[in-house]
Amino acid sequence: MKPKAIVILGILAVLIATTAGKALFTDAVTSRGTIETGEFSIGISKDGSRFYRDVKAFEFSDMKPGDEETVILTVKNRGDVPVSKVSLTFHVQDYEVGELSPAERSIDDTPDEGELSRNIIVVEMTVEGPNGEQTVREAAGVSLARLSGKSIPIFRGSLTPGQTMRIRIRFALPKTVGNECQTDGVKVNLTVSAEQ
Ligand SMILES: [Ca+2]
Ligand SMILES: [Ca+2]
Repeated sequence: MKPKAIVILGILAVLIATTAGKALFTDAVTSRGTIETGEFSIGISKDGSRFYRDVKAFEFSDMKPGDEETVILTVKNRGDVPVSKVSLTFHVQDYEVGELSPAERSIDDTPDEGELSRNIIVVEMTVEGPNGEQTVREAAGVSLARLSGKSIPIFRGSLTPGQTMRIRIRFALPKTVGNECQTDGVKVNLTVSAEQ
């Protein structure tokens, strides 16, 4: 049987979690003059050249059992306050692409609900930043469905203004997946949040 097309759409949204730490600002009061707070901002890029708040990160189509795909994203501290913690959250939305395929129909009794996210596995996630390269063990070997909605810590340390970190995520559709995810799609929103 010829495997049918499976589509993965990825849209990346960047959220900036900026809370001015109280301790950092209490001494800044003066009776006269100007007080300026540092800007806290991160940007995201696919190629590491231009940085944005939102990026369409990936779109894989025609994935077949046994296929792997890798996504590389660069996060930059483009404010003027160091970032000490970065985390990442997947938000997945499954769907069936059109009608169920004949092979799928016999085992998939939910024509309006996709099954792809529970079959896609994050094989490996690595982060290359000021601390060198590190593996995010929490995500390794876990399906997108199970990771969805969970905040995964990916960096702790100091990402100083102008510094970047590279996130590499390797996805796989194992050879053992069944026909239930033929012609299925999953929309993946990835949120990267940073803390001061
Ligand atoms: Ca279904
Ligand atoms: Ca299906």
